[in-house]
Amino acid sequence: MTEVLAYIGLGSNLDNPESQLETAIEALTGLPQTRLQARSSLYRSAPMGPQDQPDYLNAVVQLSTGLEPEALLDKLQGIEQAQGRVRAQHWGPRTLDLDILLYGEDVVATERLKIPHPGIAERSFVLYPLAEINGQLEIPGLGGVRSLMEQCSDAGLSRLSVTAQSAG
Ligand code: A4P
Ligand code: MG
Repeated sequence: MTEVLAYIGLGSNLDNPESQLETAIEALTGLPQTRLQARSSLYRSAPMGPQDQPDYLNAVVQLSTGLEPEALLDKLQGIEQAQGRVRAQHWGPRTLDLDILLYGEDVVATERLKIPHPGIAERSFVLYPLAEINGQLEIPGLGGVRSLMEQCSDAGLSRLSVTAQSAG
């Protein structure tokens, strides 16, 4: 089986975001044909988009997976559903959002799936945890994660004292 390195962005700002993210990381660990290789710390930030919602907690994990991108998205949406995700408002509050940030070096642009995930370059709550896991990462079409980080404001982003773990 060929495995691909995929990076998943996790976000939550409802119903105890810290435990939502920890529960989701557990669920990702249990996906078929998939191994969790590294996880970032948790990061807190003000909401991007509508401001009348709570602050977000975000994190990133690195998976090695034999699932194809669409199959992986199906599994992520299943985990979102299991954790009570209701799709109400675009960029509105949510118990859990799971985004495929990167899937190997693939570039995907279908109706259902865009990889790299749009907006990576402007989102400190994605770039900082990504770089914490892999500072050498190249984002297809955009460049190195560290140089993107340097061009992106980290105003309002804070790292919680949970330690990142790498598979080593
Ligand atoms: N989709 C396309 N590409 C992908 C991908 N790479 N990964 C499609 C996952 N899904 C992808 O997503 C809508 C559709 O996007 C999916 O059905 C899938 O087919 P959604 O999660 O239902 O809708 P959404 O989350 O409201 O929209 P979107 O565009 O995913 O929002 P974002 O970009 O995820 O932003 N502020 C802070 N501080 N932290 C956050 O995490 N997140 C958002 C949501 C807003 N503000 C935030 C944060
Ligand atoms: Mg999403």
